[in-house]
Amino acid sequence: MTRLALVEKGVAYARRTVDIMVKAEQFEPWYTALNPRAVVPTLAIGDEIITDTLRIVPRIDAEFNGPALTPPIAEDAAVMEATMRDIMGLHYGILLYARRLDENGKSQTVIDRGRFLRAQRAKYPERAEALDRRIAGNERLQKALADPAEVERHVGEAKALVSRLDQAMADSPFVSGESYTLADTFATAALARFRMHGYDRWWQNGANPHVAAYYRRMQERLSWVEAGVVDSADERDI
Ligand SMILES: N[C@@H](CCC(=O)N[C@@H](CS)C(=O)NCC(=O)O)C(=O)O
Repeated sequence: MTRLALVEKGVAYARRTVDIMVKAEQFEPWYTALNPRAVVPTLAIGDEIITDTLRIVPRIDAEFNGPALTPPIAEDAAVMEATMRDIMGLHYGILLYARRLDENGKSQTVIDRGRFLRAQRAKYPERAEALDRRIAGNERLQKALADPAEVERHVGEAKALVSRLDQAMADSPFVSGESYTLADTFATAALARFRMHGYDRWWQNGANPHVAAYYRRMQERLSWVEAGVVDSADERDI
């Protein structure tokens, strides 16, 4: 989302990939000094550090010259913001791991991650704050994955959001109006994520046709390649 906003705005940027899995760099002191919640992304504009995608992308739009990524009409701008909050509110962890449960209905990856986080907690007591939050999140995730109704609720929310996007795109080529906005960076990334997790049947075989056409248009934009949007990967990469 952040990279799409930078590219669509025409802003040159330097990228530093933070390995949040194997090296768990997000918990290292240099990173939590920038991002105390120990999550990606983080954007530096000069000396200023900005965290949280919902705060980052409007700053990109406001700070730099380039095409406006916020609709000029207040009503469309409100739709844009509401859509971004909806997209950010989904539980992508449940969507991912619910597709990869073993015969006992558990995700070995999530269980292993919990062990890894607890080992990190023992090794680096000074990183307790960020790690404790993540361990609690891992436990909530394991509990949610064990509850089919809960999984269904989250998958249903994501599916309903795709239907709402489809309705929005019946009247306009973009999520909120006639031009590309910040909501399109969110929708593109969310749809790419859904596709990666095997939910693209939601817009195949005639379902949600406006989303299907929209997704193809977004794939054809230069920003798809330049921002490095990824919508397929093997299980190990994920
Ligand atoms: N709403 C936050 C979400 C950030 C977030 O949860 N990032 C995930 C990756 S998508 C992360 O860094 N996770 C680190 C971890 O799981 O330890 C934002 O947009 O900045």
